[in-house]
Amino acid sequence: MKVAVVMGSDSDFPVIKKGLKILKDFNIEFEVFVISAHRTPKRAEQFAQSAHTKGFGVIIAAAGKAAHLAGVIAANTIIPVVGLPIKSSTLDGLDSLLSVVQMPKGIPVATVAIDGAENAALLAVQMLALSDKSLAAALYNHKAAMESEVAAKDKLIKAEVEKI
Ligand code: RP5
Repeated sequence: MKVAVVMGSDSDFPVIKKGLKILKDFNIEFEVFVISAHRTPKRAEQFAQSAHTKGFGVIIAAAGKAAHLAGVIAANTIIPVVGLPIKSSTLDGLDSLLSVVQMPKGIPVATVAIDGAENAALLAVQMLALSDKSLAAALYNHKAAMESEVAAKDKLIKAEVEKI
């Protein structure tokens, strides 16, 4: 199954890119779209309504300010939507975070941190891994690699502390 990565504006792309790298690392097929809930409302609705039949298993929806892209998409599909709030405003992304995470009941959006593109991608991979054993194995490897990385940092810091 593919992942759809939707962003409200091309100005969101520098953040989105970090998540795309993760999807690539896990060999996940993905498609990227610029769709705005307020500038292209009909396109947003049509995209979300057709996403299921187009083979998408998860949608990552990223937008800044109070654009509500993730909520609009989630309202029009049964595919799980991961909302990615973008820090693009004078409110440092808090406006976006609240508009994504505070969805009223009935239309869930799984929300990650402000600019948390890597976690949005990992969450999407985890969802797909529920029905894909090789992807699940790749996630276990990813966790093990992180563990080794932290262990190496622990060692390095201990060596630094010795020098004080
Ligand atoms: C949101 O408004 C977009 O997701 C973007 O984060 C923000 C600003 O968009 P631009 O004015 O840069 O196109 O809809």
